[in-house]
Amino acid sequence: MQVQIGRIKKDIDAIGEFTATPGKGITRLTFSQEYEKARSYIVEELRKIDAKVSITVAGNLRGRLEGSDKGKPVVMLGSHIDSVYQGGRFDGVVGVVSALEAARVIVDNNIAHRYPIDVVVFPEEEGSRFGSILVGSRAWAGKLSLDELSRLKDEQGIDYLKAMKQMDITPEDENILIPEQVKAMLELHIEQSLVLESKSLKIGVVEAIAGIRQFSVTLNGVSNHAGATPMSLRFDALQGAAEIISAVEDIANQHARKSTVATVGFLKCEPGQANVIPGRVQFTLDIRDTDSGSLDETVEKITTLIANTCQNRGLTYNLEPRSDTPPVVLSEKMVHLIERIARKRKLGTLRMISGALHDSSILAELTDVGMIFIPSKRGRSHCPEEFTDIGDIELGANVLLETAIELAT
Ligand code: HGY
Ligand code: MN
Ligand code: MN
Repeated sequence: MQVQIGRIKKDIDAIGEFTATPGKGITRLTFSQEYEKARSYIVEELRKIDAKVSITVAGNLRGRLEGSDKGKPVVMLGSHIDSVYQGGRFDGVVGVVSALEAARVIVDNNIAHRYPIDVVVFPEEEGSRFGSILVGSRAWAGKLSLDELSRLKDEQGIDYLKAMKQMDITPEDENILIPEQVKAMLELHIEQSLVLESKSLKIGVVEAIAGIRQFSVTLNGVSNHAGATPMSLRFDALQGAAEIISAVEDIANQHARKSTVATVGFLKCEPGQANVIPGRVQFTLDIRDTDSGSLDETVEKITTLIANTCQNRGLTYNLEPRSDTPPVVLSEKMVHLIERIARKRKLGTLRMISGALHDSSILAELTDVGMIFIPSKRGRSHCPEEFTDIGDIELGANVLLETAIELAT
């Protein structure tokens, strides 16, 4: 059984047109116009194969192929279509369109399956609009309440639920997922690093996914005249931030495990003028590790650093937690199943740990999750240069298809 790679390519190209930054990568924020066009495209494709399309809590999209046995738990295939700012055409999308194509092949060939099969699209995986990652899957798994969703706001102050309403996205099914309802979940994803390419391997089998702690940090100092204020009388919020930010790198490099990473990806300085001492600075912290103890230790070191630096410089600060997802180990059963199917297709595999987080991290606490990685050209991702060969997508999609059929029949 093979996927039709022409259909996958058409899906990727069609969805790639829906971006707020044409010519400068993909910017497709959750529940934006671009997002809705991509979602509607997928709904249309699902309807062409008579999948039953519905919206679940927090705007997750589900296209269901009923199984022959009633009441069986579902085999879930999917990923996300929201992006980072000026990101790539493949992150998340490859997993969604390969799941869609697997459903097409199953329907086209009348492959009998006892278990229902869901093609799913999880919203706000990247956290680009509402500042917190894996929102759709966390809400569906009951880890984020409606009240918490209503407190997630975008830059215009629009909250998550209001943004859904603005796009007429109304859940038909508000139930949260429970383990008994899900037999397994599969996610095909680009590797977003350069291990597979460097080893000329085509299939990565994810064994574990790192944990994450994200914060929004605000430092408050005193705005003042850049010329008239002596150095000894300054409370410069940007100098404080600079001291902290360079120490964050040092902590991750020198005083943590090899698996620890820490990033400051966003910085805003106010009032942001050459002749005014900055009075307020906002920046983000993204700290990850595959070991939860080490993750907690690194967070502790960095939060202590912030407190000490602000005390020494007479600044005040606010530390707002944004994301907190522990590291997960994926199902050994699924690792073996994917390896067996890849081997049958004469594909070499490599067991890997994902530094990037995925909705699979959340589903892994509910069910057996399998993640299949395919190579990223020069290891680039979360940028317009992100690229994966269509031939590699075909190989990965065929492994996904065969694994899904084995799980669902
Ligand atoms: O940040 C991540 O790891 C994912 O791309 N949301
Ligand atoms: Mn991503
Ligand atoms: Mn992704």
